[in-house]
Amino acid sequence: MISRIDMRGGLPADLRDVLPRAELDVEAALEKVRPICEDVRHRGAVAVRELTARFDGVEIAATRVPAAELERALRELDPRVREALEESIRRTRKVHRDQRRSDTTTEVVPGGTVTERWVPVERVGLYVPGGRAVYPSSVVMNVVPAQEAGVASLAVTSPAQREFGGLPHPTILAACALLGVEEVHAAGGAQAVAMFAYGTEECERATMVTGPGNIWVAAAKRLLKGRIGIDAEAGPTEIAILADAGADPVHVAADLISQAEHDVIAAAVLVTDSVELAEAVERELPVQVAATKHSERVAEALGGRQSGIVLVADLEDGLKVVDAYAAEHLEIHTADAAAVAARVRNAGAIFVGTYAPVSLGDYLAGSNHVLPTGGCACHSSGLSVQTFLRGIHVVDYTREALAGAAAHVSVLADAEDLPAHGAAIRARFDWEVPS
Ligand code: HSO
Ligand code: ZN
Repeated sequence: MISRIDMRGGLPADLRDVLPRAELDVEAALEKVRPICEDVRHRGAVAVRELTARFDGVEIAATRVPAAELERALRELDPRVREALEESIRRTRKVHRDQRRSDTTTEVVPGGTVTERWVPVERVGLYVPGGRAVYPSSVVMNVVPAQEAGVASLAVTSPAQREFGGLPHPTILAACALLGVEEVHAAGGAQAVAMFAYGTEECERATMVTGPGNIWVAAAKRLLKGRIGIDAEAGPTEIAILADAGADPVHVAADLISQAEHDVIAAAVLVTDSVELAEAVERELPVQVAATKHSERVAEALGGRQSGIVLVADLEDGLKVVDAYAAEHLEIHTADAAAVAARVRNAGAIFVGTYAPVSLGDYLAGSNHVLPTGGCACHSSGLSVQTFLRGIHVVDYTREALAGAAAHVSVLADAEDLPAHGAAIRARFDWEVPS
């Protein structure tokens, strides 16, 4: 059901390359999405509607969802789902609100200050997947940090669904309504990203587009990045678990399955120094997989090349493996889990100990679940308030403070053969270098 990679003899030099990893060939999708994006660029809303008919199989009169439909979706939302979403919003908002940035002013010299001023991006387009993956939770995870960052204009887009008359899934609409999002569009795939990047008659151009999506969304983000800001190209979900002999194989198996449930190409990796635990998990997995609703999908994900159990000599090597893997989600099931977690350098999010499974983080921990995948956690963070802010350095110097820097600026400018730089300073002091 799940393969084993034995590294007890020592870690290979090319550790990163030999670890199981989901493949997502975004490069190959680029050529397919290019004409789609061009079409939206030149023909705007008409193109988005035609592409929606072609790819989503439904004719829509407009991408913009009427306010009455948002209200209706909220009215018709299962009250239990509503209550759970409200609690998810509360907790997520609490965490993200606390993580807002405050400006920092540094007095470099008397009369010379540099302030880092945090300014939200102007308008954000949030992509929420549709189709098989209907995730109102992702609406929360995208919208809350943008709102808490102070983004003034927010639009959500999600694919038009034929079975809902060309609207996005009603739970997505209801989640938008709960969050106070008024602008929602029925558009998906590359055309939705292009809609935000170029703007259409129905949707004003956005400064940034964020949110997970399929390979077409990822390819469009790569193609249009620069014209529009992006968060990350989301790949398939990943879970890695670092566990020792004391871990409970039932919990470990359940958590691996929980993320394998997302997709046949989702990755589930257990890293352990205990053969006994590995064997117990190997025995437990088929039992739980047989009992789970999406057993075929889960079995394919667990059996795929992207998943596996990595046996290591000790926890030190285990830490090296999880750092090299840089998982989207990393669970620590070891003795003194908090201390082990504190030593991890690379992960999208870390879940400490028995009572912090990834599925808590997916919905209700307060943390964000839009996280870097594909090893990108070694250089990128998940979605947060910070994603939607830019830190602008504001430089404010008095005449005296500038005078104190003038000689050094001149010398450095001359050293770079850029004498006009020095001159710009001297112009303020009757063309002399003040001393
Ligand atoms: N684990 C997914 C997020 C999610 N799970 C949404 C359930 N719904 C990627 O982080
Ligand atoms: Zn999940």
